[in-house]
Amino acid sequence: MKELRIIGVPSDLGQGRRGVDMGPSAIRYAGLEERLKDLGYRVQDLGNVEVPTPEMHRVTNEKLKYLNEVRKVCESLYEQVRQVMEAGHVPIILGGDHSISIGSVAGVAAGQRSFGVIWFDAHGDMNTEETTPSGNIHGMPLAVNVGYGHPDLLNIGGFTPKVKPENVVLVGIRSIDRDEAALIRQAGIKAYTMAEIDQLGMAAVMKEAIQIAGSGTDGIHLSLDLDALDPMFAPGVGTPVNGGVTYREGHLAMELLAASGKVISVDVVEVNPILDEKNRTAQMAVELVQSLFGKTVM
Ligand code: B3U
Ligand code: MN
Ligand code: MN
Repeated sequence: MKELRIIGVPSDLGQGRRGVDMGPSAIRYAGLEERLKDLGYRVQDLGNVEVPTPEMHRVTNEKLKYLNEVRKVCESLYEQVRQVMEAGHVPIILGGDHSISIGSVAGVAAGQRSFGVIWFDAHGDMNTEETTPSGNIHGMPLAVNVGYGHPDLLNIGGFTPKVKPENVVLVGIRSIDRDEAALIRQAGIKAYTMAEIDQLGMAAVMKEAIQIAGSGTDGIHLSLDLDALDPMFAPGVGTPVNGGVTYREGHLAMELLAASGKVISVDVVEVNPILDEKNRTAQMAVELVQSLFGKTVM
């Protein structure tokens, strides 16, 4: 059985609202390490990556806010994740906003020759400096990971792209900017909207997603943005969007990933305890990770 390594990244540099920097604490408080040990894993918490406070820095580029600080955080995370991968362990990276996945996916890419990515999200995260409506880098990490974006972000780890777009799948999307949609198409990334989840069912969608991300690769990285879930089940996120993945669909998706045996690494991002109700969203995150690592009914 693989060993698990928890890495916290308390960053809110990639988006406009404070609070998501407390995500790692909230998820730890919800019992992540203990619940994974219950499943029989050896788990070690490696602590947090050092993250600068936004108040100590100025935004110099309105289209790429805190670019330099985000780059530094992602470089440190890249290094940590690479080491965990090279040791043969499974990193569980706790955000923080989704910009941190530029670092985590870079680290996975350095440690694993071929892999696919399932990006569970209400959003596409496929903006660039040219298309972003907000300048927030958490709307850009998937674009960077498949090779579009600012050179400072692309060059983390010294190579680009980190993953081939034909092995990348978006699941749960329902809020996409117009020019962002064009880049998703141009890159050739398969995207399952909520409408497709409704029509096909989550089981069929995940079967296809696992096929796309997992066939011909040595594993799957799951990037789990809690805003993929309906705000009814995950209210503590910075940009909630109605009409999301239900509690049961979320667990089914994780169970099917567990059954595939292909998961090599995971990000758990965008949990914002300030906006949450009694840490429900962090608890949801822990439950989903339990399903992802094999928790079953009997
Ligand atoms: N697409 C918008 C909003 C957004 C992206 N990711 C989140 N929100 N969480 C943007 O700013 O790029
Ligand atoms: Mn996201
Ligand atoms: Mn999102």
